[in-house]
Amino acid sequence: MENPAIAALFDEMADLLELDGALVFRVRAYRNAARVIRDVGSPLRELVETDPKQLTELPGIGKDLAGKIQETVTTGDFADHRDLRAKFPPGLLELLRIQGLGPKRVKQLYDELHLASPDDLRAAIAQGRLVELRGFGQRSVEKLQEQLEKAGATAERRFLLADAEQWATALLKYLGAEKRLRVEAAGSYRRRRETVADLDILVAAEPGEAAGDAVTRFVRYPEIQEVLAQGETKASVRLRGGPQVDLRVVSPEEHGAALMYFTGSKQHNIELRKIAQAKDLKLSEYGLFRGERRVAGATEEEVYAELGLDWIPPELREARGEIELAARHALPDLVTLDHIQGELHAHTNATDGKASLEEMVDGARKLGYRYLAITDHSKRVTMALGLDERRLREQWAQIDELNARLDGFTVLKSIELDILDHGELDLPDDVLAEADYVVASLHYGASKREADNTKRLVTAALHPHVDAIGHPTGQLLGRRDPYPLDFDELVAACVDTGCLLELNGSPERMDLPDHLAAAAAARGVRFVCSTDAHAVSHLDAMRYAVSIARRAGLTKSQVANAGSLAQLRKELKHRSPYRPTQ
Ligand code: DGT
Ligand code: CA
Ligand code: CA
Ligand code: ZN
Repeated sequence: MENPAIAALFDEMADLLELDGALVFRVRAYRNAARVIRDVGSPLRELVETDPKQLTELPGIGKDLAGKIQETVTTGDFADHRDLRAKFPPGLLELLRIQGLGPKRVKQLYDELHLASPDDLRAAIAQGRLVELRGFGQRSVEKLQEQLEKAGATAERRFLLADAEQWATALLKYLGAEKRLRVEAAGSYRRRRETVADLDILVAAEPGEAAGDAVTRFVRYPEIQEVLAQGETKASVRLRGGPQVDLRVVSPEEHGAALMYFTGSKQHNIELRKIAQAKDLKLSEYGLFRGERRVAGATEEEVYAELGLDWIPPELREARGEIELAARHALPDLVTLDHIQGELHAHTNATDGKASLEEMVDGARKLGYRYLAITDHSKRVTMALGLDERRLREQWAQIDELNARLDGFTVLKSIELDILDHGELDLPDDVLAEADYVVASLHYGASKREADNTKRLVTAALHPHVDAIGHPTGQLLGRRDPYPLDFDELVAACVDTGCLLELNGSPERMDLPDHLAAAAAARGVRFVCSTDAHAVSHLDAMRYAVSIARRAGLTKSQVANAGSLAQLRKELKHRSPYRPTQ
């Protein structure tokens, strides 16, 4: 079992324990374990195979939980979880997955009104029975009703790109171990969409025996829960706790055309086929044909070239104008992960991060960065022990000391500044004036009214000391929709003042969404790619931020932290020269 599935199981265990009225510390142990499992950089499956004793070295994982991880990795579940799950009606777990319904509320609905499924809940709302409950006001019932409708409408489950990546990487490694097979992932995963419904894997092999072997090897993958379909050159399976995977085997001379077809997007394919038709050609997953003759097919490059197009990076294949650019040889030279020279959004254990300042610096250096901004929360974020002026200055003094010792690396004195109710900022101007970099974010009190949120963000963007707006839409994929916002107005404020917009690569944020980033870029806004790391391992999420940037068509020069520190300082809105110690 892959880490995201193990983590989901442990989270579900925590939910079930809460429903069961278990002691808080037991619930917390599983919750913590789930988070730790999500944050481990490498598959626990491999650790269990090689050295299971090491599991107890993970933070908060004792012998007992280690045993459960081991049991889950080998059997796909653990006994305590199975038993507890059997205690409750299955519909209760569906209730838990509805936005806005945590275990506490589900327990209340179950205990007091005997509601055990989304259907029960729907009926109870219709009968007006919910308003009698403590804590369920008119407004929250309305919200719940909206979420119920949405949960019914979206039957398709989508996986976060970062989770899909774990399943894809493991499977590609397994298939690729067979040297004769050339294996690639296609579909939305290759296009680096923020979420992925299923994985599409393409194998190039000589027809006949080799193709058959590829399918056989695929359906024997140990992580498979169920084989859904199997033929000579294709198969579909579902992975344990994970996505469906479609496999296609094609011959080497079709490989490029097939890769294009299965990479999509569907709309991109449709536009390409029109171009082919206009040239009296026929494009399919088997190749590009003039009559019966294949004129291209072995590589993507040759197919695009025969269509009169430059090769188009997969991230751009969304039919948003990339084909016209490819025809004019005017595709942007997309920013890459290698271009990124520093991290500008990271937390430490001074607030809600897990690692110390030194550990975060160490992590950033290991990635080859030249600078790191420590952006802990400001005081409004009481839950995370946000920093007030005094504690912030203490941290900055520590940073000065650290910088005096560091060679070839700079820690920036920064803050993730909360945007308060009417756009006021959470710290006084004289403090902000001393910061090297300020990212302002909205965490509390997002309104149903577009004008309120817009005013708050615009006011912050116009402020002379705010360099960037953090996670601008506030979305949490699958959990919280973006708040209503007049994005054009925010863009206008950023254009006026040079305020950057963040592309937050934290896997469940992926905020800005790529299409909004593209729209802002068209008007001249610049960006920062960041991870919002709350642990050292989170710093690795930069590749997802870069994926957003690439999908938005951004070049190196449009991303502020794709340049040197000197360049960054020159371009930042508040250009106060850097003052080292004292
Ligand atoms: P998703 O929903 O995250 O899995 O997104 P995709 O893009 O991976 O969609 P999927 O798995 O249904 O199909 C993979 C690719 O196959 C898709 O990007 C384009 C191609 N494809 C699938 N169905 C069609 C179709 O009906 N027409 C064309 N032209 N292409 C298709
Ligand atoms: Ca797919
Ligand atoms: Ca598919
Ligand atoms: Zn934040």
